[in-house]
Amino acid sequence: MSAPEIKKSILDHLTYSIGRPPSLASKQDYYKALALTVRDRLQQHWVETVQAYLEQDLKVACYLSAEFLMGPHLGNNLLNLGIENEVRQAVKEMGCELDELLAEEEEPGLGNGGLGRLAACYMDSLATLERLALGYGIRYEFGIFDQEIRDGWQCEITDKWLRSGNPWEIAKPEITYYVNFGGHTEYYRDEAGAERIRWVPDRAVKGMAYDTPIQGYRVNTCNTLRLWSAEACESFDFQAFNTGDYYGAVDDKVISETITKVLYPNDEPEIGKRLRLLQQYFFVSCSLQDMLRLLDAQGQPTQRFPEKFAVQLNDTHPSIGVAELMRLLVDERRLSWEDAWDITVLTFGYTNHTLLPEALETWPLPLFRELLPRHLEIIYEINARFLASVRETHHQDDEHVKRLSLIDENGEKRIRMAHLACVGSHAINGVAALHSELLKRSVLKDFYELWPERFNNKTNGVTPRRFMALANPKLSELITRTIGDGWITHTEELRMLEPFSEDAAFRKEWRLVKQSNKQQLADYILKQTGIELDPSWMFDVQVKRIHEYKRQHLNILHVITLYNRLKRDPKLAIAPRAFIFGGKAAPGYFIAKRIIKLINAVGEVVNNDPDVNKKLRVAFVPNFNVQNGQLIYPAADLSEQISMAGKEASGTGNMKFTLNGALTIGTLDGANVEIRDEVGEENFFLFGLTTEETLRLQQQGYRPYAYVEGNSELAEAIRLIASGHFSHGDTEVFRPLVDNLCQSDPFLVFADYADYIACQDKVAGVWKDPENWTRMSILNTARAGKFSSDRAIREYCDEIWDVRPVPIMIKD
Ligand code: DL6
Repeated sequence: MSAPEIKKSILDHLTYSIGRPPSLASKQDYYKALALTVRDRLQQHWVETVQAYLEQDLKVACYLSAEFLMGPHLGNNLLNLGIENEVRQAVKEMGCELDELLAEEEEPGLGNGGLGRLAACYMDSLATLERLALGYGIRYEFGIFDQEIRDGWQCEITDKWLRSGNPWEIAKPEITYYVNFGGHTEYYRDEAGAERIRWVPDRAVKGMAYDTPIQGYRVNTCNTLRLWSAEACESFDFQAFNTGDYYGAVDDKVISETITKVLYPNDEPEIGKRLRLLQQYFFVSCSLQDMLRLLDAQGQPTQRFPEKFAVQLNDTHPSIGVAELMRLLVDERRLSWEDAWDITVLTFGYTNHTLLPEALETWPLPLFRELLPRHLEIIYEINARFLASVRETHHQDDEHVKRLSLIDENGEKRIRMAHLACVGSHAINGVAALHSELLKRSVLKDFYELWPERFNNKTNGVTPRRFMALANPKLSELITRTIGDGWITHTEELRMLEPFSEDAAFRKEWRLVKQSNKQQLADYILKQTGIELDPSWMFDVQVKRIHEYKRQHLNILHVITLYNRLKRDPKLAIAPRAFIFGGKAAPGYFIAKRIIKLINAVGEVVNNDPDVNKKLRVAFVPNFNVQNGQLIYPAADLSEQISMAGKEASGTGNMKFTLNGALTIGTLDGANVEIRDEVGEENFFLFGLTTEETLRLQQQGYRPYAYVEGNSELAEAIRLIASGHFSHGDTEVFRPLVDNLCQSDPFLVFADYADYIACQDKVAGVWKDPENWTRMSILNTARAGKFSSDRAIREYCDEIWDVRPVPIMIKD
């Protein structure tokens, strides 16, 4: 596409799609016209990709995920199509700046954090690696809330991401499915006289598809992200309408449409989240019905389902799919139980993303029975057969059998969704080497003993297109100028940078790029918060969800420690640092919200104290999301990955920082372990207890206060918080946090404090030698190739899904 062609297409869309003369068009109108221009191009690729599927006997990877945190589409699509320069020129000729139009895009925040962003990275890699794939999820009307910081507190604002429309999606009213709920089941005789069971639901909603094309990088493959939106089956209940109950008539419509209204936070307890179970079943049922329709459209028999579709369960959220596929195959397609079960197990793979017991989903049995009575029966049947085989072939005792059961009978009976996912999948994986090992030793131990061959590891990855090429154009240009551009799709080629770490001229260029990225972030932070940061200082960054296990409070204890040292001796020579935080807390997570308040409260004191503010500053970037993440990762010098060992399944922010040349201070947790292995222990700041040590300490009886008594700097930091020093004399506001730490400290903040501070002192020492720091930074990027989502997706395709590359030819 040349610049004049692009210009013509934008003008056509302004006239014919948007209906505005250029003289009256706003920036938003231009953004939309440009987006539609780009979408047209994607659609050509998309049509050819679908055609290839229809013409050839191909297998498709179906990624079932309740979250897809895609981030803005325009910049990424321009990059992947390779038309950024032409577009820049075309819009300039129309009096617009491309960057202004990029800023018009409302980010679709259809995810909470790592899990949803991983799904988005995987969609990018699947298309880039030319593997046919469908992402299936939910088109939430309101995504993750927007975060504002008021008086240091997080305030949640509704995310109305659809308010100006969404030019990237294509509504497909012809692709709709009915999804039933409630009612009861009954026996009946089929035409052949066989006794069968049927579900007599009492409600139904309609799921309608909205497709977003997902373009691969510089290839013709364009896959589909298919998100389901709930609609009432009929806009009006005509019976109610005819009897004069107009409002009652629209009731059903309103209730039905609430199913896809809002995304739930992932770190609040499940209690009472009836709507969430409805959401899960709704999107999974639509997706499986869709796959069956595609199979039929190709004239393939049902038995071939697992040869045509590999379905990955992204955490337990879609795991009801195991029971739903059984229902579709046995009740609707009349397959025998045994045949249906073989198909089901061959089809599904399950990825676990957490070891936190409170995050492992279970549903109360009565709720399940009320909403999905047929599925409950199916789960009982799966369970009965499974436990019988366990007793028979593995001679397990009753205790063992109870632990394996799909039903938790301790207290109120609950369905264990992780168990359903394990039993119904032929492959079960964790998301980093350590996490996969811990799964086998803890939460899924019994299943591992039963089926060791099903267990495997797939260390997460992130897309180098969005998080390097797009987010860090200056570094990308320097790297490409030095080693060529092969690294964008083959990140192992970044290794070729290693020798340049010894080249002083290259190091200087590397530093200049970092400096310029830091200036850009400093400008953004100034605009958002009024806090001024000096880009020559070390940028020490922790951005991620706010959670006790991630230990943002350990980080702030370090800030307070430095503050105290400087207050004691304002002339103390410490390396100047800007501490940058960002992240959302689940709206109902009391302690996490107080951690945000504490960060801002400490920032207020530090930033305004002339004794310290020439060496220390603290900024909390509001509303951390994909878009501002793209500014933050490239600007970091130090990446804080300080979770308690054994708690972070993998982390993916850690990978984004490393790729962009930040050094990591971290524990041996999640993928940190592998990052350290790759970049070399001499280029990584390690501290803290290992997983085994944390377990031992907790078994021995952990007494957090003993650490306060044994460490005067820690005691002083805690005393200051408790005294109201950071809260205008208010001694109540942080009491719950201080009490929690002093009395129980479930994530061993105090136990790791001394080692963390010692390690931070080491960081400060290394920072004093910029040449060495830069050398280490270059080596971090050079050795981060493993953490590309391309590597991860290749492993999924080759080892679990058996999905092969299919180059797509564009026919004239
Ligand atoms: O695998 C993606 C991501 C990991 O990198 C994080 O370590 C992990 O915490 C996150 N898990 C979840 C689980 N949510 N739930 N339920 O978000 O997955």
